[in-house]
Amino acid sequence: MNKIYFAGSIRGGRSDLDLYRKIIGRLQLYGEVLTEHIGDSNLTPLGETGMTDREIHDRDMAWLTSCDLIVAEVSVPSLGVGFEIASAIRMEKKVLCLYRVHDGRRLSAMIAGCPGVMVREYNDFNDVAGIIDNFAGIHRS
Ligand code: 6IA
Repeated sequence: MNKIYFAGSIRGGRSDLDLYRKIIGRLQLYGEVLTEHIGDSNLTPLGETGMTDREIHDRDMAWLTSCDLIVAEVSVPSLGVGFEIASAIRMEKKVLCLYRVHDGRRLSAMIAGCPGVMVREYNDFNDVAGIIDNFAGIHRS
């Protein structure tokens, strides 16, 4: 069974939280999502987890190393998500980036133009579900 690392904004802003939760639900049809907490409404930018930043970094990097697939929701810009995507590319992992078209804004060229990732734009959850089914279907294990 695939281990899937879902990346989504935390300190970058939590406005897409409901969407993250739905995406995680869809991904769980295809494997174990290591980062289910990204969809947790108790995880707020100012909240406390009882872990230091160093512990969070080290745990997440260990999960990233152990996973098979990375799916990043990149509509809300997040330094942490960008860092995770770059790290995953260096590890030669399979990376899918999902970008919700909104407010005429465009995705960073460093993600949109990166040959090491699959970038897919979408309008609503129906679109995103199809994109996930396709990506996870290709990499089923
Ligand atoms: O820069 P950001 O905070 O938006 O980065 C979000 C990304 O970094 C996510 O994809 C996570 O995998 C990872 N990350 C950042 N912070 C945490 C965290 N707690 N717990 C787990 N993963 C994290 C932060 C403490 C919280 C109470 C603010």
